[in-house]
Amino acid sequence: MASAGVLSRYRVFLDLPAHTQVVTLLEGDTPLIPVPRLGAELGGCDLYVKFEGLNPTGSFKDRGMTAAISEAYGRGAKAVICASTGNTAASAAAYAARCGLRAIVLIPEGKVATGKLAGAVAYGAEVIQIQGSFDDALSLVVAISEKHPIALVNSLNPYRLEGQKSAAFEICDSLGRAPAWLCLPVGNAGNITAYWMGFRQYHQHLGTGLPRLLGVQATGAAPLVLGYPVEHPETVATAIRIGRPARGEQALQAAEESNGRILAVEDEAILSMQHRLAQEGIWVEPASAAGLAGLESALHAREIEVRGQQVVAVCTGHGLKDPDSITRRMPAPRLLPAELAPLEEAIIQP
Ligand code: AN7
Repeated sequence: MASAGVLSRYRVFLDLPAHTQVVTLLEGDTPLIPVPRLGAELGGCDLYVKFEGLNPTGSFKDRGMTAAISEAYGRGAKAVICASTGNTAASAAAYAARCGLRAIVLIPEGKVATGKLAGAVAYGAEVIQIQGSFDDALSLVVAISEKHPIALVNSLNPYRLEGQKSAAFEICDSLGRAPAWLCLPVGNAGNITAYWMGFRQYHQHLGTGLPRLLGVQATGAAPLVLGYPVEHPETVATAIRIGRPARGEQALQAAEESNGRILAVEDEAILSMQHRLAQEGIWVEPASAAGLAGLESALHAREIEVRGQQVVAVCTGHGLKDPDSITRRMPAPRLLPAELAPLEEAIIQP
């Protein structure tokens, strides 16, 4: 059943209405990649990356989107709408396309990574840029979906969380139990909320244990660490450039109940962790490196101890989503004439 998509695979654990008609791109079943070298550097833990960038549209959003779109389609909706920092937009566009729904996506002007915008356009969404932040765009889509028959597919939609719980189930299925720690980036806070729901549910049914949650924001967009909304969030990790998380309260509660925490890391730490993951052969978009950057920061401050323990880092989106985050920091590759001598001189050490 591994290739059936998350709704079929975990249907008994997902609270979805009877009218749901499965719309899937065979999302989920992403690899849990051991990264022993990096684990040794990070407190000597037994480290794994859950590489969610390998979902059909390149991010974890597909898990929740298959659920939200399947419900909307099954009840006869004709159009869906979301606000997005990019990945939700691309995912909504793809799943809507799959079943012939109209998809409208609102994005913050100029702040969406190339691969995400291109995806949303490629899948045929109606893309609208808003002169404002993600938070402004979210307020608008909530208002319009209350006024018109357009289904909201942001993670305020409860079915999004139902689908996203599947990642917690997969991790327990792979490891045979929950890890000691789960680290992940936090933006609008739907994902950390869904993981906690999923781990708790699996534990209730199968006794798989509970992880401690380490949710990580960027310092320029850290409302859950500051304790108040951020009016003008800024971070290189544009995916989590969010100042008023819709599920902020639930995220704080999840961190507390799990005896975990939510912290913030600088952009430089995020980019440096992105680079270290790439050295393990795993290229993720900047936001996706935040979880491990947070782990490193907590270890450095001696706030946690993970030696010999299983730690799973959720890498939420693929590096290809945001190629500019690499190329704008790198010199262009050197250019040589098509001749042997200069090539030898360039690459062969004496
Ligand atoms: C790669 O696409 O909010 O805390 O509109 O794209 O559940 O919001 C994306 C969020 C982490 C944060 N990593 O997840 C959107 C959007 C990546 C993301 C997050 C996002 P949440």
